[in-house]
Amino acid sequence: MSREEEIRASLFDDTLNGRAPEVKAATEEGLALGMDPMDILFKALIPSLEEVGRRFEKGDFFVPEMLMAARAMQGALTILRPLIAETGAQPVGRYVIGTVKGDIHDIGKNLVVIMLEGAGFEVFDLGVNTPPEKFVEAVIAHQPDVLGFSAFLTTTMPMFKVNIDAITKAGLRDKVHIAVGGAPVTEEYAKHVGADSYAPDASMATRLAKQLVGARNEASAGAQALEQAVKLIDETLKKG
Ligand code: B1M
Repeated sequence: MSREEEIRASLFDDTLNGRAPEVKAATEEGLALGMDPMDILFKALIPSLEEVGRRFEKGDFFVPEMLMAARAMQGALTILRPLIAETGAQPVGRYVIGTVKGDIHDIGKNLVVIMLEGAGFEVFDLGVNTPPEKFVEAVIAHQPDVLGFSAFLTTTMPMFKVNIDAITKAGLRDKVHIAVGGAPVTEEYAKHVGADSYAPDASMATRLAKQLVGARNEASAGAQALEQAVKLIDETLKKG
């Protein structure tokens, strides 16, 4: 086994067992050896949390174990975050995101934030357990291109509809694209509650946001060109 494989294996094991100092040390060693931060994330840390979920479902793990694993993962994320989100680019767009009311899961949402920042978005993260009125306030204050809701429990998914209704009631529905996601969410459910898009993971959420903003920028460049052409024709006609 190479040292990199050993590090991946111990990251998996130590996250599973909630050993935060060891996870931090292995993350630092992996990076020092030149391992890719995305590799550490997707080949060790996330699979480990998936295993935590499986054990919880079987009744082998309880909330304290889940919490310790999450803390260990978050320690590693703190180290990885600046490396993944490194970008000197001008903001490509604005994105407001939060975990819905009643739900305190945030690792998945934080990953979406990290990847959006990495793609050049200015992100306003409202955190967890976010009530509908906070989303409304944030849309008014930041005028984002995209408003994203994360839900990780089947019991909190219905908050998507409550949030969308609040945005509609505030007269903001046609001003913002609404994206939803989270482990139990499906494309079908997103459509059912009236969201504009759904993504199964952070990279797809980022790709969709980039496509949306790119299309808007193209449309507004097109509109500007058209306006200029009309002006030119007007001036030419006036000149006779
Ligand atoms: Co909880 N938990 N948890 N939990 N937890 C799950 C989600 C669960 C699936 C475990 C299980 O039974 N297998 C289960 C939910 C079952 C269900 O409803 N379907 C569950 C439960 C039941 C609970 C409690 C109710 C337990 C209890 O108290 N009896 C409780 C609820 C508390 C609450 O919120 N009110 C609870 C509590 C907790 C902890 C606090 C202990 C801790 C969270 C710590 C934290 O987040 N800071 C915790 C954890 C760690 C988990 C598991 C093990 C891991 C979650 C995670 O971080 N996954 C989870 C089991 C599992 O997922 N396998 C579980 C890794 C993460 C990278 O993936 O979150 O899917 P994910 O994020 C993805 C995508 O969803 C997507 O991109 C992310 C990155 O690729 N995505 C978006 C996310 N947001 C998006 C937004 C988008 C687009 C994509 O557009 C806007």
